Amino acid sequence: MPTATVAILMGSASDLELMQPAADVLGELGISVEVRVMSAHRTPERVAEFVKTASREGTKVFICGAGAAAHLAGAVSAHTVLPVIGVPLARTPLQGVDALYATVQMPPGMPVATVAVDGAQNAGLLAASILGVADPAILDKLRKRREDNVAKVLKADEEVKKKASRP
Ligand code: RP5
Repeated sequence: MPTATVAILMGSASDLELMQPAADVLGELGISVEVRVMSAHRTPERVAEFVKTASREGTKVFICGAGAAAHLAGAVSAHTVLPVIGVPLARTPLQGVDALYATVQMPPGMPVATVAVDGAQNAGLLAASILGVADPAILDKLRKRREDNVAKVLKADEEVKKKASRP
């Protein structure tokens, strides 16, 4: 299987439902994705090997989702200078605050772009924006999505105005 342009990693298979929107939006944009389960704590060597190999063989962006003590994004960033996007996941009674702090507060020199808790779709869109710097066709697709979203909001406004407004 050729190396995918974007690698989506998660700490556990139980994270897939929350991370699926990242793969879906990249697929809609025609960007290849490889989705894998790798734990920063349980399979650290596997994470290192995968990231080094993928970085060497054509992957351009890494998206890393994890809950709890969510160190996956930082662990990936340790093995590549390619962009790493962290997605904190609400998987414990702390509802993602634990994962947010573990993902966002990286030390100087080791950046991870962190999106919102459970923000997998935005992680996919951010990865597409990064790729779009070198591929204007991707930026065109992203602009079209924004235009479509405007139309959806305008339509919703009309519906709510009609339904809920009172004379
Ligand atoms: C994290 O711990 C995983 O990303 C997951 O969000 C959480 C729970 O992992 P499992 O107990 O489901 O393996 O490492």
